[in-house]
Amino acid sequence: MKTVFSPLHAGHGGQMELVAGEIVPGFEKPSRAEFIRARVESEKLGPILAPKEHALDAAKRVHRADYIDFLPTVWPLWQEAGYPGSAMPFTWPTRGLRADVRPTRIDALMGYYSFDAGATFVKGTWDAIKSSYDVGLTAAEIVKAGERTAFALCRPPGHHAGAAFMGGYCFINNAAVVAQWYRDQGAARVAILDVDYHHGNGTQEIFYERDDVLVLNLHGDPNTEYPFFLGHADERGVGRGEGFNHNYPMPAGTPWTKWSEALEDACNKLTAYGPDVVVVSLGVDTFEKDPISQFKLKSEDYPRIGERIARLGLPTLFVMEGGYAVEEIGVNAVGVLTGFEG
Ligand code: Q9C
Ligand code: ZN
Repeated sequence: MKTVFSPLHAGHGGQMELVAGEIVPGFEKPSRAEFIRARVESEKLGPILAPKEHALDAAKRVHRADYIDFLPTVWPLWQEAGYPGSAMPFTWPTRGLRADVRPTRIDALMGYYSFDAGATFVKGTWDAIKSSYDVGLTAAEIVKAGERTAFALCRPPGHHAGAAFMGGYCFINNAAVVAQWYRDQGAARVAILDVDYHHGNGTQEIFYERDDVLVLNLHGDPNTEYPFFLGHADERGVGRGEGFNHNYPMPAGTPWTKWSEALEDACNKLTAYGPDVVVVSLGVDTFEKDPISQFKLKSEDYPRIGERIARLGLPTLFVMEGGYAVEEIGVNAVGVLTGFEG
């Protein structure tokens, strides 16, 4: 299996985040991608390729154009304003406020284009976002060209980014971009299987009214787990999209025995849908030792995820999302991939 990876991810580092009333060093840090890359090498998964540069057109097929055009301006505008620290929002247009009026001040714009303070910018953040996007599309091209699978070692991740919002460490929704790209390349149907611990709220929002991209999400119950305000079982899509969104919220403490039942159900729905290609939003924050998550999967379970996905018998693109137990993140992520290869 080929892996696509860019060292430019590392420029997105040193950012802080708000956890339990304190500003602490971000969990989404450069060492995550480096541990995965090292494991790809030590397991001899296959060659590691650099991404090709892509225009932003494919991003604008799933994100609002003004949102994509905003992202490269964040750090320059933040610098111009003379603000210290990393660029992050502090005000949001919630119920009863004017979400339709775009402000002009950079810190207000950050709130206009986000749902939380979890997608922060430092100097190298835009170049990392762009490299992650290029990694996703380059890996998508490998599968389009006829290979059974490929691994997009994306960082930053993407599944919390919606059509016009960032959040949860995510800026461009790489999985949504590649799913739409396959549609534009002639695929009739695409399925996105999101196994990250957190609900892929951005992916759900992007495809919620569509029947040509099936979205399946396994995650922590949003009553008690981030990102809270989406991801319930009764969210099944609307209009043409009704019946093409499936959520599997699960309680804290969920072990492999229960989690794998949800995976089995999702895989059966996926098979019934008959997509041309599967995009896996591959988060490994379901791991028992993940510092911000509450499921109980063990390292030995990850190859079983890959084996089950392989049994779908479909072209499959793996797109890296979350996972914060950095010591084991490579073992677990690459475990899925070696399990897939059999
Ligand atoms: N107590 C992804 O996995 N907040 N994003 C966590 C920790 C944000 C996760 C709070 C979690 C975002 C891609
Ligand atoms: Zn996650």
